Amino acid sequence: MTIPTKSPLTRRSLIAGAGLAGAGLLLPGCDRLDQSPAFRETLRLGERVTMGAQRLVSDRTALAREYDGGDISPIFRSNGTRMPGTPDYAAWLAGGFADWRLAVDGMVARPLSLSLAQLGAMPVREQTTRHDCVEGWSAIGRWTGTPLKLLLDAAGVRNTARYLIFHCADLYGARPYYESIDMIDALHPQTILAWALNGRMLPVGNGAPLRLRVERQLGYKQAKYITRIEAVATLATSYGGKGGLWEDTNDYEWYAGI
Ligand SMILES: Nc1nc2c(c(=O)[nH]1)N[C@H]1C(S)=C(S)[C@@H](COP(=O)(O)O)O[C@H]1N2
Ligand SMILES: [Mo]
Repeated sequence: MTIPTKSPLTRRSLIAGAGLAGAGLLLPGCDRLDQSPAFRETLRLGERVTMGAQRLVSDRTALAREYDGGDISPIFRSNGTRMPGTPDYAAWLAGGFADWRLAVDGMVARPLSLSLAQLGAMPVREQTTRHDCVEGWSAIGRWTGTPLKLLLDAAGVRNTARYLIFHCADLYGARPYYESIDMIDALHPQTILAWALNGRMLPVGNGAPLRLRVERQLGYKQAKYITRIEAVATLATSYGGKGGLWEDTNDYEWYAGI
């Protein structure tokens, strides 16, 4: 979803049109109504809608803070999967990822299948940022990779696509890790597919050969071990339908803004 700059829809009318502006008006002085479970449900709905409005008006295109080289953490720890356990991954790793490919498909005009060498030959972006994990740790690292927008342009992503799903090589039991973002984050200048960390090829523990950096969001959105990027119109029909493994299984928020 992109909002064309010349669009007659202002943000205000967008919010009103989505029925968001009215949500706050229900709130003042409603003691008796407050007792009814149905009304409480309506209020909860209102809270969620208000969060949606907040997202619409907060500047989603603002940049995440970038740090100096001297701020880089001596160790960037590995969290979640540290080594995907599948035969496919073992074979890619043994071959130095020469046979690994990234698929870009779904709602695109030209599906892509790219080797690591092809990705490395594209223009790069480097950024030193802080990663924040919900488990209570942070680390600053310098990431090098391909701006996601370049891949979307190359694939000709359709303007009816609303989300990107990142399919990953690692499994939690029978469930693959996956994550998703919307087009605002997909086109953000700091959203890159990183293949290097602190000047070296990405270590296995940090997602080799390719991981997402979406710097305005929390750690679990930073999908590691990506094998496929799929452009879709809805998240509801993939995996558990909530846009990510932890969203499906642990009620994590889909939008994890920081
Ligand atoms: N494929 C995959 N991606 C993942 C995870 C994972 O287990 N598998 N863990 C997530 C979580 S919770 C965090 S905090 C970061 C950790 O990245 P790091 O291992 O480079 O520190 O990766 C995220 N991306
Ligand atoms: Mo995390």
